[in-house]
Amino acid sequence: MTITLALSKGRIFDETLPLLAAAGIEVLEDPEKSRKLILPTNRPDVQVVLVRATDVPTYVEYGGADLGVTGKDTLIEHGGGGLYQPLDLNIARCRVSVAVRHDFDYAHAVRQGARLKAATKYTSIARDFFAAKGVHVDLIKLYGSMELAPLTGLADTIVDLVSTGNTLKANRLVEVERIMDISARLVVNQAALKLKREPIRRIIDAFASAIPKD
Ligand code: PRT
Ligand code: MG
Repeated sequence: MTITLALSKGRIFDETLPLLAAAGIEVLEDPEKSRKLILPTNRPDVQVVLVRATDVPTYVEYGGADLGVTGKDTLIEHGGGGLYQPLDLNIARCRVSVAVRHDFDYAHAVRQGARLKAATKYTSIARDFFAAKGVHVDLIKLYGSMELAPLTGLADTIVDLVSTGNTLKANRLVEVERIMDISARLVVNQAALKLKREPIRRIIDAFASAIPKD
């Protein structure tokens, strides 16, 4: 019975490695060097598949992988349906924030009943956030480089992930509201949890014991 874990390259992969180590799992190839999409581990019954960050919930939901690690941001946008979410892993931490050009009057733009143009990859989070404020928002869906939108006049604001704030600063954008804190979650396919209960339980328990403290 093979266990398949879906990860995305970069920070999710890197920050999941210590959790895998706690479960006795060592990935045998470096995704930054290899072109393989399926990576073997030291355990013959465990493999890692590399997918786009936004595809992790989809792979796990439909059984392309038994488990996955995904940001709460991605999970909210996916909807989370059909996924068992046993652990907040407290890794890949950041926040979803609203940012504007340094010279933009945000306070004026978000008064109740006003109309605002927001560019974001996080349309669901942004829609709920502005709706709760009673602000009409025209959402412009982007897939990357959100920071460019207010600089080119595409939008008044962006809703994006912020970690150090350096990207905003480098583009003379200002974080004006913090919408929510984000960290990565372990997600599990519900059928796999029944069919492969013991090995999956052991991985969940090992991950739980290795979650970094604040
Ligand atoms: O990059 P790609 O388009 O393939 O996919 P992705 O951007 O979805 O993947 P990846 O690996 O960049 O992010 C995966 C997950 O890591 C996200 O879903 C978040 O849950 C989490 N995470 C944590 C972050 C950040 N921190 C982060 N800082 N994801 C992205 N960023 C980006 C942010 O979008 C912005 O462009 O980094 C920039 C801001 O960083 P600072 O430090 O300059 O503020
Ligand atoms: Mg990215």
